Amino acid sequence: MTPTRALLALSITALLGLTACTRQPSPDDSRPGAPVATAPDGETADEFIARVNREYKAMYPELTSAQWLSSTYISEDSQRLAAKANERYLGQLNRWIEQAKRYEGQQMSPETARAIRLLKLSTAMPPPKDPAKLTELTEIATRMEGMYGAGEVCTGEGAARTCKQLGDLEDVLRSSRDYNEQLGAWRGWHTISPPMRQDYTRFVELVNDGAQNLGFADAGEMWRSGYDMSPAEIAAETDRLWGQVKPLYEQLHCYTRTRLQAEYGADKGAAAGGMLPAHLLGNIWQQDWGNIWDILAPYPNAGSLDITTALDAQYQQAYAKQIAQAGAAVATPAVLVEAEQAAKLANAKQMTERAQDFYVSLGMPKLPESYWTKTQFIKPRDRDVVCHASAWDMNMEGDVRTKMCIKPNEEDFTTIYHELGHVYYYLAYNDKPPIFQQGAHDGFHEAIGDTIVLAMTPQYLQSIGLVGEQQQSNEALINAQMRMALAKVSFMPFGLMIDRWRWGVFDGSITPANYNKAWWDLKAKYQGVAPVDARGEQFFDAGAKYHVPGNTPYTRYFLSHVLQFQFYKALCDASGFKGPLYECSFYGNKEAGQKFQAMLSKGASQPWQQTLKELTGGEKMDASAVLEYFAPLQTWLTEQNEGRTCGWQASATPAASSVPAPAPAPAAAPPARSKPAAG
Ligand code: X8Z
Ligand code: ZN
Repeated sequence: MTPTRALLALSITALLGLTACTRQPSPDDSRPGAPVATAPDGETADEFIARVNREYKAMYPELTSAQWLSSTYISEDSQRLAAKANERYLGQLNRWIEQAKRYEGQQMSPETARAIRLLKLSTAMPPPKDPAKLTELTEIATRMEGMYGAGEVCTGEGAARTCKQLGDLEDVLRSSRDYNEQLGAWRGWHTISPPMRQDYTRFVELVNDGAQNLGFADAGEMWRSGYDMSPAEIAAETDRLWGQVKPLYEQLHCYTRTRLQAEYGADKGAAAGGMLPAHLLGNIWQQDWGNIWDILAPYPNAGSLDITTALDAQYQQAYAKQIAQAGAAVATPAVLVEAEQAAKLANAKQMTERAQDFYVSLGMPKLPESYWTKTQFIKPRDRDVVCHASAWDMNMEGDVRTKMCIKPNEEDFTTIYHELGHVYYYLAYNDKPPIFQQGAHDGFHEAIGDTIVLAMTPQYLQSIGLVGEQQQSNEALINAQMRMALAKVSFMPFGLMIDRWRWGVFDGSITPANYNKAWWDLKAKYQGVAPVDARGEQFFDAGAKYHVPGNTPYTRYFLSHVLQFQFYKALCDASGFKGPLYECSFYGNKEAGQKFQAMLSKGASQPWQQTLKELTGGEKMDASAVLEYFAPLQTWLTEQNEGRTCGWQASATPAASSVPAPAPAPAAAPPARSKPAAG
């Protein structure tokens, strides 16, 4: 996620803090950049935006610090401070937006008009005007994120009690091929979210209130307003783009079902209606199927692209080194635990240096020293943290960080490249006015690192010693394409369905009484995925996906999965590459790097269509580069699926059990107290 500035989109939940004390800012507040309570008389629109930019930048570090602490040290105290900082920021945002009304209908420069528009859209959590409601909203938001971060599944009693956190359950889906063990892990993680249901229901009411104050029909319409086109147009664009990719996804789905049935048997390998069983795809949310490579590999003997084994070997080496350094004291459990933690950290840094090296090879700068000292690379042992990966710009002037719980596996390795994409975007636009320090649109921000991931070809992986000598054969090509498709193509319908659900929740077409049914109906419709047994309204399965309690809009990831192929193609062209698209890596190419950097440095200072045109020559998002890239795989899949009945029956999702949704809390009830997540 990306604490994208103005967007503050992230669950970084648009926070900005003022000072630690609670005094109201006043016009004679002498702190540089302190917000003024009332706008000076006669202030022009240009002066107004210049002031907002100053005030925004001045209050930003306190907001990000509070949020950083609450994400890297989940406790009642850190959550209280994060909620308060958020509340102060959102209150200030409301005041700025109120002040901006003076300029409605007036002549002003296009740049200022754009800044005012962006200011109104600068949070994914539109704040209610009523101070009590604002307090309630920020408390709920912080609490839900804390509940997700501290989520764990415990079994047994007394001394036999053991607890598993998300990372442990993900390990089960990654490694176990035992049907019931995977089902247990999948179900286990989904027990963390029913307690969020009531909070989420209220959260929706509160952000809708905020969105309506800003003139939007609901929060979903506000989210859809950030694309330099109308909300209806961007919704139609996502349909159009999905229509381009859907035939490819359907082939991949069909092939995957056949392989799952070969592995688990005809009955267990498919769910109702020919859908894929939600717990068998190697990922809790079925958004990336790369972990079941062992089941899906087209040609297991055509050379290995298994980088997880290589990364694990690298970790083992780091561990052996730590043990050797510990010398004679080795035997005590405490020393072994320390050695393990030190080896994890050393290995995580090594993986991150590798990712940095790609960006540096394009001519981008090395990350600042403070990045290496302030980043959270691995999961600490002594406290709960939000492990979901994110990239942070703490102060708009170089204090950039990432927050992850890195493990030595392929998924985390590519996620580091993804996160550094955000970081390099931050650094590239840091000299723009703060309101323009965002992605051209949020899908651009998500696509930067992933564009680099597309350039991580088998040859690149070989050059950095993560895979061995590569065969030049059609089998090897299909393997490489499949590896990429399991990360990219399988993601696309997931990327779409999350906000189809939230748009419906925000506009009221999905009610709390139908939250779970609507969730699984959309999973069925877009992904062709189903749970193996009924998931009635006693569950809240949407809440088990980080971005729902974290309130991070998700359409950005769908758009990113289209855009990254357009960016990749443009950078391949810039590098002078002439072969088939899927063979291109622009590693080390300074021309490609310059073009990329030019785009990044624009931030949100102009409509994204213009920024896209400068990079690719075209002004539209378009999935034809996705199809061009995967052309060999699509042909191969079609051959493999010949004679099979493909597709699925979305209406076959197991009927919800008769347990109704929990009764909604009375509207006026105070928010439930935050359960201390730690400490
Ligand atoms: O949330 C993320 C990134 C941070 S912006 C790790 N992603 C989405 C997810 O994990 O659900 C990247 C791909 C999709
Ligand atoms: Zn991201």
